[in-house]
Amino acid sequence: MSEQQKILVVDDSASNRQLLGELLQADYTVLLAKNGEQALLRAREQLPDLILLDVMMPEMDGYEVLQLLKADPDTAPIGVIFITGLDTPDDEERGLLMGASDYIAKPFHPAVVKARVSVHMQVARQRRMLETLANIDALTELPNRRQLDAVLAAECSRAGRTGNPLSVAILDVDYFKLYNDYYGHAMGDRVLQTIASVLNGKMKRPSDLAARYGGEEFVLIMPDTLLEGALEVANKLCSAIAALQIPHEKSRDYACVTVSIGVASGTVNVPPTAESLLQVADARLYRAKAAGRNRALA
Ligand code: GH3
Ligand code: MG
Ligand code: MG
Ligand code: MG
Repeated sequence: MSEQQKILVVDDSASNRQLLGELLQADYTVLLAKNGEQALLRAREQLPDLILLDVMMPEMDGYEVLQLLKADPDTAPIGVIFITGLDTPDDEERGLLMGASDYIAKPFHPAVVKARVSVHMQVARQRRMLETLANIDALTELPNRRQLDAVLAAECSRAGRTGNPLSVAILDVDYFKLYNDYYGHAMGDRVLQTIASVLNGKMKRPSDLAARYGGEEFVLIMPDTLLEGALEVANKLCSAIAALQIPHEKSRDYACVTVSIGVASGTVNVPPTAESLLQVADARLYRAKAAGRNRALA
């Protein structure tokens, strides 16, 4: 059973909020806001799937709320349905041109509100699914290269702005071609899934991001982490994966699956870029391979 979808109802009239809330609460988690300011706050905190937005409200009207929602990348994709007593064609046109998904005139018919909300909730569900498909690697269920690139670019610019350290680790499975050749591709896939769950497990902080970089390579992004700390994490990952003792008869160095890791950091003096971090980490990964594999180097 998938999680219940969330709808934010924004109206300055308490009786309208109550009416709409009662109408929708059987099917959705209903959040309420009585003015524009509260609406923006709830929208940013809760990221609802859909917003029912009154137009005429004191202080900030619905048009302004919509504009601010669309200006924030986090809330911009959320569908907004205007529900309003302003019901001339001009009003409706203005609302839709500003980015509203739909327009319902007051007094509303409860059954029509329910039906329209249901249509837009379906769109919201499809949008979320597309977002997941676009950003998650199907085999390991880790963030994919696309999401990695976006997060790393954002973290680099944040580190550049704040001067905070930022580290990355690139992890590559040792002799994985030989593993596939001997055990078969399906077993190889399972090894990648196991490594992904170690990487995404208890060694990483909630603020870290573990992603599949490509093939049998993974990247760990560690914000606010100095090189020494990142190397320590990488060493623990190496040990944890070797400790699984996944048999690898064809490994040239060990009898089990191992990984090699290269670690790199940006410093206050040298603000990191995605390219430079990955390039340095990759060069160190190469050295870790040459030095005998099953190790992390910084
Ligand atoms: P090294 O220790 O130097 O890293 O050697 P290696 O064999 O791991 O390196 P190489 O880059 O030659 O081989 C990588 C292998 O990873 C080859 C490819 O078939 C395998 N691989 C890449 N993606 C997948 C995948 O999704 N599933 C499986 N099973 N194998 C994959
Ligand atoms: Mg009103
Ligand atoms: Mg490789
Ligand atoms: Mg490899």
